[in-house]
Amino acid sequence: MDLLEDLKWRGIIYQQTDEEGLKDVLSKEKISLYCGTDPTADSLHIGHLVPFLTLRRFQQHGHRPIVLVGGSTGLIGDPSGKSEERKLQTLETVLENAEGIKKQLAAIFDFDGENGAIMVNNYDWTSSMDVVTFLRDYGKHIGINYMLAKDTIASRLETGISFTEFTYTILQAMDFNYLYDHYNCKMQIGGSDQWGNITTGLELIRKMHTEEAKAYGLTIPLVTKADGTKFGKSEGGAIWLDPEKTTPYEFYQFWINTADADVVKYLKYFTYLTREEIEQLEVSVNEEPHLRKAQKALAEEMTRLIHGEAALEQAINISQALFSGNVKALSAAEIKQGFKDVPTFEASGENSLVDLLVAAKISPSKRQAREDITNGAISINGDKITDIAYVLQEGDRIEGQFTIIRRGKKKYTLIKY
Ligand code: 383
Repeated sequence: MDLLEDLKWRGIIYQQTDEEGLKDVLSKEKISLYCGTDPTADSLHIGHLVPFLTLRRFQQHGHRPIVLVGGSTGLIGDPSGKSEERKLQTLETVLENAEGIKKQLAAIFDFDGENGAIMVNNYDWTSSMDVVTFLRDYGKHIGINYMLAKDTIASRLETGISFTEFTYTILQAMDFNYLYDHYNCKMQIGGSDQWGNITTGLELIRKMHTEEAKAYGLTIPLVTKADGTKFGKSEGGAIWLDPEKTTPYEFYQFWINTADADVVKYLKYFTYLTREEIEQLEVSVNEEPHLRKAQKALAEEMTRLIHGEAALEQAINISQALFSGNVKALSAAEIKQGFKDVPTFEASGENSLVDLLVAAKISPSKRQAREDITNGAISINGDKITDIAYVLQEGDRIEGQFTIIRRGKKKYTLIKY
């Protein structure tokens, strides 16, 4: 299917600066286009994904993606969508964050071949620019009235905005102009919050070249949830791409838990499954929702894409073991992930089960502990133990490190040695 048709069908296009013009260019040539992100944290989260996955869709159709990490812009702070002035970050933090984010983005793109991706950092061309050049060569082209009319700036006039953040949009515009000159970059894409910055870039390109200079902007809708709550958050906060912050198992679980009302939309936004495949899954959501085929496909595609095949297999293993209670099948590494949020108790040596249940606060007293055991409420690594004299042995430690105790149906405690 034609790229623009596919993006439309997926619901990925929110606003375009010149729909007909872009259609025409894409029908004739392969272009270079870019999307940027500021290194405000040491990891991207899933709220960043759709624009970059869309950039990759362009690459799959032969266009060249330019991935920009905003070393300079990260030092300033984009006011778009923010109701308050941001706290400045140190150069050290921003450059360190940029390194982490570069790695995450690099994993999404193909850097080889004719239309291999290019990674750039705007720190390289703006950090050494002197203030006179900035004001004369760039500032002169952008009218204050033009800037004040931007939503992102207008909305801050009452609560206040520093000159620093006010000027942000010019810095981003300079990037577009720089990439236009140096990489023949004809288009910028971003989330709907970036419309103002993208159009300032087009304004600057026209002013610095001729009115005929052709460049395009496209924005992507904000991902929403049918129940009105914010997308991309779990109880523990954002869903990060960094496996240290959000384990692949948690990541997998996040997608598996997508509501029926949202799952088809997310398959279209986030996955590279074809229209036919997604339409089949849509039928399944309507006719056999209990099978959760669409959620499984979404969780598998996303976990494989971000964390790779091995991590996906682990995530599925952990999910199945926790569902069936057969935790013996898990490796120590899988236990670490799957039991990250359950109460943990550090033990050593050999312990009688009764003592351990009390010490780890699984049962409130020895009397209750004995009762729990005789009632069949206690299991060790998935096996029910009914002997009140049971003493835990080496053999009860998975890879010498962990014992999993369960009380009742779901209450897990992890014993660590
Ligand atoms: C900086 C310099 C450029 C082009 C873009 C930028 C970053 C941009 C920005 N983007 C957001 C961010 O960094 O602030 N000014 O967190 C987010 N993006 C993408 C997308 C999104 C936006 O990284 O809507 C969500 O992820 O555009 O909020 O020359």
